[in-house]
Amino acid sequence: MNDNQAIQNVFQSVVDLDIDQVAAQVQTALENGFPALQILNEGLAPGVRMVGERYERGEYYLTDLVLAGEVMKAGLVPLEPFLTHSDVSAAGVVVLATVKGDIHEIGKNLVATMLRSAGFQVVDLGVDVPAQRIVETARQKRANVVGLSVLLTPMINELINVLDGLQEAGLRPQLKVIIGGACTTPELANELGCDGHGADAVAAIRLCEQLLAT
Ligand code: B1M
Repeated sequence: MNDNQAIQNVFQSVVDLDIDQVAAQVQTALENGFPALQILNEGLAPGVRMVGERYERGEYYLTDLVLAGEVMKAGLVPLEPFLTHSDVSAAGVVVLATVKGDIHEIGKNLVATMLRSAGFQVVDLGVDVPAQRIVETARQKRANVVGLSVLLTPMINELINVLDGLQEAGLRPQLKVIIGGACTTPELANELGCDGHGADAVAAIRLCEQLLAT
């Protein structure tokens, strides 16, 4: 097999929405010695992004987008045991949610898995979570970090609702807020007064470690 052929096959099985093949292609890539993160970052993730682009261009339908989510989940199954992070130093409590109005869960779930493997206690509230529930949970669980995932541009306002809620509850000074997801940027995090932005799951873990070390 060519150097990158196994990864290319993973990418292609996502783009082709081949739910029967994707796990087997991931398994083959693992057996060929590719690290789990490389299979994720160079195979699965670009594949699902490509599906998003095709949907945007009208080449794929909404049903294809739904299937892409399932293909991605199927591809992650053989990877998950390997998605670990060895440095278990700065553990704390992270309350994680996809904001209200947004049901995208795959990226958030990945961040949760990797945070747990890095020794953090993760309270994952799921998707479409109202600001008030996030604030209340952060208070109850004495969160060190609130992590918010958002992929839909119209839902960016929900980040502001959570930040305002934390401020009103008097919690903002004692915890960090980080954001991530396809429609977020470091500039947005800065503009909203968040403590950081994670471009991917590994960056999110590094960020939490750095923020809690300071
Ligand atoms: Co949706 N969707 N979707 N979708 N979907 C996007 C986001 C979109 C960019 C596709 C497109 O048009 N190109 C577009 C948003 C446009 C925008 O507003 N900017 C879009 C749209 C429009 C929609 C609907 C409105 C479509 C419709 O109904 N007409 C609808 C909205 C539903 C809703 O939420 N209310 C919708 C629905 C869906 C499905 C349900 C069908 C499905 C989700 C299935 C599921 O999650 N169970 C879906 C999918 C699969 C996608 C794409 C194709 C892939 C998302 C994904 O899983 N990526 C997506 C295209 C894209 O993102 N370019 C798209 C893989 C995942 C590993 O990456 O989530 O980015 P990601 O997470 C990364 C990083 O971002 C980061 O780490 C992760 C791992 O590396 N990260 C964090 C994420 N959260 C983090 C939090 C952190 C730190 C890092 O700290 C807290």
